[in-house]
Amino acid sequence: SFFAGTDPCWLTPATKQPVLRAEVSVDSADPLADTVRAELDLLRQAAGAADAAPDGVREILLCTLDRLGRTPVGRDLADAVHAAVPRAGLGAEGFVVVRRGERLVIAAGAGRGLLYGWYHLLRQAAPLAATTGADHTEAHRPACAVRMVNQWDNMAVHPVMGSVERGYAGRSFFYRDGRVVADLSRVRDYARLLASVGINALSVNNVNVHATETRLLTDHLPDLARIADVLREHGITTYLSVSYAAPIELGGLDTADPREQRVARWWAEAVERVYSAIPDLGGFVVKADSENRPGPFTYGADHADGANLLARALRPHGGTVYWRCFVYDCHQDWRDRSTDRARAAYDHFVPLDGRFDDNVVLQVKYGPLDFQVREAVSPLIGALRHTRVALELQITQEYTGQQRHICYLGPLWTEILGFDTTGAGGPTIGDIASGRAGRPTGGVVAVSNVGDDANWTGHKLAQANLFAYGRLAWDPLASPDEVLAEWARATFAVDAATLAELTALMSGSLRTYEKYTAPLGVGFMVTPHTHYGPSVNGYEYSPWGTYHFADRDGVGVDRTVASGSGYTAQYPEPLASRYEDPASCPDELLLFFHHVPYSHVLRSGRTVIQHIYDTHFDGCDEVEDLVRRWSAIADRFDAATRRNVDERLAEQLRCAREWRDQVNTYFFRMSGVPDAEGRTIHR
Ligand code: GCW
Repeated sequence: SFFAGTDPCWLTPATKQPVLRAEVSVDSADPLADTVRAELDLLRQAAGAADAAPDGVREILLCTLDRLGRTPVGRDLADAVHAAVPRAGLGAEGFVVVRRGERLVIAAGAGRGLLYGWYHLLRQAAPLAATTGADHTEAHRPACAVRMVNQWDNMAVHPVMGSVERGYAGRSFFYRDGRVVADLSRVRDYARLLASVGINALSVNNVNVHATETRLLTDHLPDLARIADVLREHGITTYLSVSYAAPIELGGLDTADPREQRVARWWAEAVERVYSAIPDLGGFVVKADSENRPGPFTYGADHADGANLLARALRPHGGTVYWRCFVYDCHQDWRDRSTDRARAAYDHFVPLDGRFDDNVVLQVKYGPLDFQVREAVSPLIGALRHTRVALELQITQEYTGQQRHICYLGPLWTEILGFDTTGAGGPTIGDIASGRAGRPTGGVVAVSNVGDDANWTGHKLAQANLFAYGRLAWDPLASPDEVLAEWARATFAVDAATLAELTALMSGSLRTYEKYTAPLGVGFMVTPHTHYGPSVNGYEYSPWGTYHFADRDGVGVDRTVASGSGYTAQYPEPLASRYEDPASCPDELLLFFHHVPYSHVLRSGRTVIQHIYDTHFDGCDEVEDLVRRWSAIADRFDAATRRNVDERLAEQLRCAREWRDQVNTYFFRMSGVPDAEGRTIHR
């Protein structure tokens, strides 16, 4: 069947009619052309007979450029294709689209480009192929060379974190009972979804590598190779998360000291074995010295020593190590005001800049804390000049409603990618990730949001986040609203007005979520461990370095040089001064950078306390509005979507009210300041 019993998401045949009405042919010797042919067959079978074509494209040719001359497209079209190829070429992943009347050609330099051209055609089926078209030419090349997704799937169900760490869509479909599943058809369907939005790399297990997963390097290697075979067919390179202590856990060594010859030898041999099973493995992802994972610190070595150890084992095979910078003290004493978790990644890694081998990529979370709906953009990404960097995003909605709340993340990622790291004309984070900044780069990485739920993501509308990640990694300058519209059009066979209403209600959902949760960038205030729902003081006296410091007079974290942790100095000027001074600090980050009295007047003209009340009432009202607007269009969607969104929206509303009331009551009790508008705040 088309998708083995699961939701085909935006690949649904229902919206692909304009393509299926045409005569489609594929001409290329690249192995990925077979994938395109197979996809075409599957789609045709699933869609049944195409409805009659009143107008639109009648002939579609997908080919690699080397075949163009030998394919009967006509001289005019062949010339137009060549003319459309940008001067820099198409690379391995780019493609051009040329339409002349009823004929459409998609031509690529190589197999991946062909595959991406095919999926571009499917995503854009209606605008590209449906109408009596004017002549039309497009050229596409991905901005970022590596567009990776990280699975946080465990092979063996973890007693606390379950089957997928921070997974909100069911269990892992890669692993069951401590093994790779025998039937990989679901993995294949996932690979199709990933490829269809341009993802070209996947790490297949949780960065927290526990005992069973450590054995992916040994006992489970043949199974890992089976996964890699499936991914390869869809242009996706396999990466593996490994434990830094593998030489001890697997090799019987009594040390993992990066400076010891026998440790290096152990890794060289382990890597050799892996590459004999998977010759095109991308490499490793490593979480070391982070949240109790082993790492080089144990041996008095640093992270350049640790990362280079693995990089040197991978080098002869062309592999890369993605080394995560999420390194901080998670055993902090809340009484200790001299330690600031936000400083940690920069303090650890900037002094090492220049010491990493060129097959090391430092993988840096977008914020210095942890995937909050609002935090400053990490200063580490801009500060590393001589090291390859990858931006790390989180598609899974750990802190953004856990796929029970509608929270379209496109606008957040656009803001991050567009962030000017110098505050003085760039480069932006997107420039760095794409290599446009002229610095060595490792691309973009994001944590997956899928599981074995029938609709993949738990919340049907959370599919948009997986889609948007792929599209923004391909083109960081794309508009998140246009990406959302593209997703909706490809996903739902409904009329244009319904699509417009759906995307309108999703497009601002991130800011709605921000309003009813932790205020002004202060972060967290979530239920410990689960990270779902409000608990204002849940992390206040914890060892995790996540505090808001509210007292009767004020709230916020003083990260200034003048009186706080000095974090602001990690930014270059003029950013450092902008953040240092509460008068110039952006409102939405005020409590991230400053501890201020409740009476402090924001740039908006409102006091901090009134802002807290207003946003919490507004945020909740906006959720009520979402419920109303959705119910007005719900009956135009299929039953499964309707039931799913109805049920999740009810929970979102319940939870938003809880957030509103707990946050408002907390700050009212702390400050004693009443709401200027006299709305209900429980005492
Ligand atoms: O956000 C935190 C999560 C952990 C996760 C960690 C990380 C994989 O709460 O569950 O562990 O980040 O990114 O390593």
